[in-house]
Amino acid sequence: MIRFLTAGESHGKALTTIVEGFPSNLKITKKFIDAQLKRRQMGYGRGGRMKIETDTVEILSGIRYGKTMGSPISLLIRNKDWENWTDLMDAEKKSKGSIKITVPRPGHADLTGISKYNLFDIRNSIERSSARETAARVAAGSVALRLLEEFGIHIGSFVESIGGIFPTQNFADKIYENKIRKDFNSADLSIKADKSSLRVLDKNQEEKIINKIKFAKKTGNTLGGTFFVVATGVPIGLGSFMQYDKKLDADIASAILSINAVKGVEIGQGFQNAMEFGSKAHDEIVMLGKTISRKTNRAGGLEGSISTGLPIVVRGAMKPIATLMRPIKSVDLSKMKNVDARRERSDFVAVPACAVIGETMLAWVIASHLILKFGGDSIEEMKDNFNTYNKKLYDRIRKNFKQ
Ligand code: EPS
Repeated sequence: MIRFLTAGESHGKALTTIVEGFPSNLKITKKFIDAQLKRRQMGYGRGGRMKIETDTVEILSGIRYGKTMGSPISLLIRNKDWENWTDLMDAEKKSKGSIKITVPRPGHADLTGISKYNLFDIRNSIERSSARETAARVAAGSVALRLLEEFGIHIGSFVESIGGIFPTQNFADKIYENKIRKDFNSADLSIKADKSSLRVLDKNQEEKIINKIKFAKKTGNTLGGTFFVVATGVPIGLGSFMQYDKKLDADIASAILSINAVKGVEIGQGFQNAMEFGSKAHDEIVMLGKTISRKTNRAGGLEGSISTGLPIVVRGAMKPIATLMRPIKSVDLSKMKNVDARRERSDFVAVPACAVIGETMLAWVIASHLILKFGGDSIEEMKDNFNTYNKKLYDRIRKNFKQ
């Protein structure tokens, strides 16, 4: 199994991640990881911090001459803002000017964090709960993205809505109705989305959303939204129904929900299907040349928690950013009195970044199931296993069911 851990505080020296379990000989470059990190920083509505940071990775181990060695890969991303926080975030001594934060922001991890960990300053809760940590996740997920590319599996994402403003036509409907080109590559979705400052696919919608974000900024408010992450080229047979903890859909939902501020997740037309008759919810099985496919893809590429070979479609919902410049009510813990919540520099909207993080989380889960099924200590061995399985799949079905 592959695994990764991240470490680092938002205003500490750096973020790090250790990625383990990938096969040897996978080609990967700093340039590839940096490109993903840059995409995570994009998006209209981010706060002042993104003007300070230009995230780039330092490869500390696990990669030699552009290829993995099978050893743990450690990656480092320095926080440029650290220079402004050396005293406040010192590992040993409390600085003289250090001010204790005593007012928790509703919707942030401030109050739950200090309660659970018995912290003396809300700052200690803020630092690790900050979505800054997702930069390290994107670096780790880039290794998974690279692995998937070797197997013709691609991941793309786009923002569906911000502040309740939806496109007139949703591209996901085309995928559900299976009205996309057979050779559709979901990475193309990201190429298109990356051209928009909000990562939306509809120009009219972009303008409307920008106006709403401007209004939110002016009135000291924030916004959330919904996004799609899509994987194409996934082979039939990843995941399992044999145990609750082997299910691919459950792993995907967990990975998407682990992204900061994500509060909802849907696979395929999950919620819509709950309102339909069965005949309108399920995907008819049809012959497609010599192979078997589905007429539609309302299930979003998963049946029985196993991939069907059709695009995997995941939708996530991100709540509005919790730091408000015109704050709602909270309690000052030093006086135990009602006050306005604390203001501090923050983003107004981060849904575009959230969708990019969603890509790397989905990539991670699919890579993990791919390695589980096709194993192999080197990329060559893994490809042999993958190719044999795919080549023989239909022959085996035919042979097993021949009367
Ligand atoms: C965040 C608050 C802001 C965001 C940050 C997440 O940071 P700061 O407190 O330094 O202004 O910009 O996101 C990032 C730094 C990032 O890289 O995504 C929060 O409280 O979660």
